[in-house]
Amino acid sequence: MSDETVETDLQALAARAISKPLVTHVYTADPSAHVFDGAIYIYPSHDIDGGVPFNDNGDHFCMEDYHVFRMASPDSDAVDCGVALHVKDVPWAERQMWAPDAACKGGRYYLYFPAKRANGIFQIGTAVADRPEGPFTPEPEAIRGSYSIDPAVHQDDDDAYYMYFGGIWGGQLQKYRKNTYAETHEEPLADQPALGPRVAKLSEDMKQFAETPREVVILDEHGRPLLASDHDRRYFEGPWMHKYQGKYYLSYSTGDTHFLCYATGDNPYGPFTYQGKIMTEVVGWTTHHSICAFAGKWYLFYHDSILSGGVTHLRSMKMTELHYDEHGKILTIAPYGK
Ligand code: FUB
Repeated sequence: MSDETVETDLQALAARAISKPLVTHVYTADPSAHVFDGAIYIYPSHDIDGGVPFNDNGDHFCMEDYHVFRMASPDSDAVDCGVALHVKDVPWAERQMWAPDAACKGGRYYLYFPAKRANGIFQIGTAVADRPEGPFTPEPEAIRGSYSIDPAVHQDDDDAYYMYFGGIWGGQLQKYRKNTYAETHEEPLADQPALGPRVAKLSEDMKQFAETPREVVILDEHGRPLLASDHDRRYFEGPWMHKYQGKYYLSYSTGDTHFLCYATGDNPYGPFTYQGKIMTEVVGWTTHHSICAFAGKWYLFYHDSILSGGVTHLRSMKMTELHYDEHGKILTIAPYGK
């Protein structure tokens, strides 16, 4: 395809896009949204161009800091609250501040973020603040026993907090079996169960795991684990947990097939049964989201690369309303219309 054709295609998609970037003065991705103090706070990745060529390891995602954004309501502008945490202030981390999330407990705010240590291995860190927008003070070390990327913290109805995490390829999840790293480990063979995200309850002080992380199983319609060959449905990265009408909804990205999918279960550990797609492909390789309710309506926060002209590591966060049918099924969203 010629450059001109690609540009025309992008222009056509941009014209049909169902929503606009929430901000345009910086690139933002992987938006984790929560309602704190009556407003929507978004904790995204802050995309930059570090000049690193694209590869399957995700080395071109070389983010250095986080900004937090506040929206008074879903119709308001997203206000940039400034730098909340910079990698130079995190003693254990060297580079690649990937998708974060946040939680609130007892009037304190906790930012959870993955970053690479100097040895190139991802871990997940905690940083603490007195305000939702930070600035956040990092803990001196990463969470003990943490690995891989994409932390997402769910506050359950009993006030227990669970962290879901993990992403394959650049996120290194394929290197772990039973929470142990081996360079020789890869994605399972096609006829084997796919890798699942990990989940662990957080400690009372919100800074550590209170238990050994468990692997989450996603089942198909016959009650069998999704297979590694099932790229349209298997877990890749970007877990998110929310509850709707008493059920647990685990949503995630399928990575190389570029879908946002979900599965439902009866408890935070699963197993979860695959239900369908939340969103079809966006412009850009990655797709990563969160789901949040505000004033009785549900919203999907996601990103695409339209604003940067399709540059995969220069993304823009967006939001759109999300709808369920009468059986609790999420209606699939087409980001550029049908
Ligand atoms: O933003 C860097 C990585 O890209 C995230 O951690 C993944 O989920 C993907 O969106």
